[in-house]
Amino acid sequence: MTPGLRYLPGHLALPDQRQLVENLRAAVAAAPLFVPVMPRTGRPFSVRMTNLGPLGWVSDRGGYRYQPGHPVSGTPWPPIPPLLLDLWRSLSGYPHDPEACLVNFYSGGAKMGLHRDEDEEDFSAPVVSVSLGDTAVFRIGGPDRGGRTTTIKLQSGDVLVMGGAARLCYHGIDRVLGGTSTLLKDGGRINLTLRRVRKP
Ligand code: MD3
Ligand code: FE
Repeated sequence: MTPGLRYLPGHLALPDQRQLVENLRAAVAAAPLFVPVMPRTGRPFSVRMTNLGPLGWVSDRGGYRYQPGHPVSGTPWPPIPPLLLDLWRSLSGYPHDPEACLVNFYSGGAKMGLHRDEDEEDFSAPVVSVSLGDTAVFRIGGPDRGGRTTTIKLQSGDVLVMGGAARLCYHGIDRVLGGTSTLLKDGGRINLTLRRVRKP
């Protein structure tokens, strides 16, 4: 397996998953899901997104970047809930709190192509990810595009910590398996990624 990847199946108990969904419902009311588009082409992502924390990741025709407010309303992103800060403090091994929590919402046939997370200034911090709702087929490769890849089925409550060499590996979501979880009333999947953006 990839050095620096920690896969923690079922790390988050059901009551904590439910708590997070409740936190996210309130957050999405304040900072609605938006549809990012690809730089230059303007092709829409199939995943809808929002963010929590001082900075949020956005993508538009101008490029990928982190910014302090919502791309439509300009409103500051809602705070990162305490449960997620506790999770980061217990798993990241990094002495500063995350600055961004990207919220990805997958419904219908949404997927995410292979990519690297490289818009951050500080790669010494890991990315911590939480999966909620329907199971996803997650693919991870190495540091170069076109290398061999492996897949992991990510279920609700699974946590991934991507540190060390894994931090800059290619990864993506091939598909989401509908009807595999009852956590979200209308189905679908939420992925949360906690990130450090700037050097402390
Ligand atoms: C491996 N999200 O938001 S989470 C993303 O399930 C992203 O929505 C996927 O890729 C999702 O950028 C995958 C697991 C994950 C997150 C960050 C990583 C894997 C990673 C960063 C580096 C390497
Ligand atoms: Fe990613």
